[in-house]
Amino acid sequence: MAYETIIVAIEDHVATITLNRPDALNALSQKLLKELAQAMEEADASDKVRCIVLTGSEKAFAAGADITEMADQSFVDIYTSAFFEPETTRFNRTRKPIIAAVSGYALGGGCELAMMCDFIIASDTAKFGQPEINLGVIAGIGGTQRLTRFVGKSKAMDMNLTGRMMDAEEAERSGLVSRVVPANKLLQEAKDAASKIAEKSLLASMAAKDAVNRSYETTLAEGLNYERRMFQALFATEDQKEGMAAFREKREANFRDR
Ligand code: CO8
Repeated sequence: MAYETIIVAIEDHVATITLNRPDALNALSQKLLKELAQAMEEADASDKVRCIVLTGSEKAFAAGADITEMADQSFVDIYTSAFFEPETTRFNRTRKPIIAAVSGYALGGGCELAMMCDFIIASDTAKFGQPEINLGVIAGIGGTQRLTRFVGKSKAMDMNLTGRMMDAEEAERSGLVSRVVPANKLLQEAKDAASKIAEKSLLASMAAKDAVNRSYETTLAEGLNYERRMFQALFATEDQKEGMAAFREKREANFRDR
C-alpha cells in the first residue's frame, strides 16, 4: 500500500518503517498514526516479514503528537473521537518483534511511540522527553505509565514534571534504551539486530515477546506460570526439534515456523 507520511521497505524478512514528515520533525499527525497502524497490521500479516524496525530521521525520531492538529480541539472533540486510541491499540497488538531505532528528538508522543516498541536502540544524538507539561497537558499514550516502569518513579516524575530532555547516555543508564551507537551506525545496527531476530523461529520470538510483555501485566507467580506454559507449548513445534537437533549436529538451525 502507498503511504504519504511513512515509508515502508522490506528486505531479507525485515520491514523498515520510516516516519516521514521532515518539515514537522515527524510530528505524529492523525494520518501518520493511521498509516503506521495499517503498516503494522500488514507487516504482522505478511509472510515476508519476521521483524520490524521503526525509525525516523537523523534529527528526529518524532517530536511528539502534532500540536497544530491538537491546539484547537476541545475536551469533547478529543474524548468523543477517542483521539489516537484505535491506532495505538492496533500498534500494540503487533505480534512480531519491533525495534525502535531512535536518533535525535523522541519527545512526547515520539518518546511514547518508541516505548511501545519492544526495545529501543538509540544513537548518541538521541534525546528523550515528555514535554507535554510545557503545553499545559500531560502525556497521553504511555509517558506516565511505560516510562515509570522503565526508569522508575523518581526519574519518570522528573521527566513528566519538569519536561526536561534525557540524553542517550542517561537513557541507557536508566534502562530506557538497550544500546547506544554512533548516529551513522544506528540504522545498520538496528537492521542487524532485526536480521538476527528474523533468523529465529517466529513461533519462539512471538512467544518470547508475549511472555516478556506479560511481566508488565501480572504478578510474578502468574507470569512465571505463563512463561512455563509457553515453554512447554513450544515442544509441540517442529522448530524446537530442529533447533535442538541442529545444536547436537553442530550446524545452523533451519527454522520453518512450524
Ligand atoms: N507538532 C507540530 N509541529 C512540530 C512539532 C510538533 N510536536 N514539533 C516540531 N514541529 C515543527 C515546528 O513547528 C517547525 O515547523 P515550522 O518550520 O513550520 O515552524 C518544525 O517542526 C521544526 O521545528 P523547530 O523549528 O521548533 O525546530 P528546533 O530544532 O528549533 O526545535 C524541538 C526542535 C525542540 C523538538 C521543538 O520543535 C519542540 O519543542 N517541539 C515540540 C515538542 C513537544 O512539545 N512535543 C510534545 C507534543 S504533545 C504530545 O506529544 C502528546 C502525545 C499524547 C497524545 C495523546 C493522545 C491520547
